[in-house]
Amino acid sequence: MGINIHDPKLSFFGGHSGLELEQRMRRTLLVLLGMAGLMAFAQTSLKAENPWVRLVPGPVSGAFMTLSNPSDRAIRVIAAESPIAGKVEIHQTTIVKGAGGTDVMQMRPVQFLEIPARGKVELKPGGYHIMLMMLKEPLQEGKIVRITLRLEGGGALVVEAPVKAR
Ligand SMILES: [Cu+2]
Repeated sequence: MGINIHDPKLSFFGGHSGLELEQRMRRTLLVLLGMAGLMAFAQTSLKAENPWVRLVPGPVSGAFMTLSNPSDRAIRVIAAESPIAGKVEIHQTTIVKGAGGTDVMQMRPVQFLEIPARGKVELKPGGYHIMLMMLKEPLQEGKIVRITLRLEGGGALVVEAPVKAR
């Protein structure tokens, strides 16, 4: 059986003809496809520019990059992970006054890193960074380190960062 949408006697939509109904359904489908496209865009709009991992001999290193958010909503990075590290944290380096009034660099984990709408956040030595801890093997210059940034709301950004001596 099935419904013949070309049947002019059908009146689901207040007396529209079958042809109008079909056009309306096509438009609805296009709108739905468009929305799906926008949702996919929202998940991947965050970009990482110039990512790199600092070559160090020890079991702890930092990853740096510029995160840019071309979307009109703020994006929060809430966690990070990497197959080369047993533990990964988002850190912020700050300058605090130490004993005797000298400036001391200190770093601490942050709950999230927010990239404002149409804005950028630079992760750099002395500022925000991705702390790679409990490295499973020594870093090698030029080797690519894969880092997954987990975003609030369920999205993720996979970053491929080469190891550099800087
Ligand atoms: Cu750190």
